[in-house]
Amino acid sequence: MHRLFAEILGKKTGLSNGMGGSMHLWDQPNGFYGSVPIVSGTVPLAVGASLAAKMQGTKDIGVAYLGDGAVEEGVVHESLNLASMLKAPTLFVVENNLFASHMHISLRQPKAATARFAAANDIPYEIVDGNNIVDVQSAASRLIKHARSGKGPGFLEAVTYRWYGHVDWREDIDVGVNRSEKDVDAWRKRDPIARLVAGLVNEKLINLQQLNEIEANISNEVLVAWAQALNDPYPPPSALTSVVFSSSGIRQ
Ligand SMILES: Cc1ncc(C[n+]2csc(CCOP(=O)(O)OP(=O)(O)O)c2C)c(N)n1
Ligand SMILES: [Mg+2]
Repeated sequence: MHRLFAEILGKKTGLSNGMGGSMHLWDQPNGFYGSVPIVSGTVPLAVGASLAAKMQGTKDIGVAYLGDGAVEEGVVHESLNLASMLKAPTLFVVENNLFASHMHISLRQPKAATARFAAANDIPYEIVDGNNIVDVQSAASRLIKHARSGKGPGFLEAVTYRWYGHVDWREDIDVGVNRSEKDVDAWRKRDPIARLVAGLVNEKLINLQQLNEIEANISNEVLVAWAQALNDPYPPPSALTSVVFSSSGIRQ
């Protein structure tokens, strides 16, 4: 977490020595092949990573997280097709929150469900309540098992809702048309974390004191990592040529 924060702040200790920033997060040693600002750009990377795992005979799979808007990019359809044909162990996870930037899915698509593109590529899929953590977990387990057994990719559509604007944390801007307070309130009641907590407490799997302790520990961990990253140094100007460009490359 410390190296992640440091990267976002452009610090020398960041995951990419502060050269990637918030738009190019990467942690390949921990299996994270990167997030990029180009919507859908990482989907073929997940197919490539899963194909590599298959060729190397490991039990690894590639997981691509994408939105309902990303599904409207051509590369996603090429990725679904390729993963299906090559039986690559890829799990495509679509967080269908019904909005892409400012537009509701009903203004963009003839049908709301994105899983129809999995069906078109003969990829097994599940559509779940994305605000129910247990449902998401069990569907993911089934699809991961399928991918690991060598049968090819899976597709998980988690239906959810975007509470906030596209570029801001406020609710009242930038979220598009046809969005009523009533809709937002109804979705807020389905907060996945609150529902999980209520379920765990009801089932007596955890009590409130234990819950508070977990929350306090995590908050502390976050604050310590953030404070450490804030205090870290920026890279020197010379890092612009030694980190971004190879020292043995044309530029030398
Ligand atoms: C290739 C590309 N086109 C357009 C954009 C601008 N853009 C950024 S986010 C976004 C909408 C993404 O919607 P979705 O995939 O549903 O993600 P959400 O924000 O809802 O999770 C768009 C169009 C972009 N970053 N990249
Ligand atoms: Mg979306």
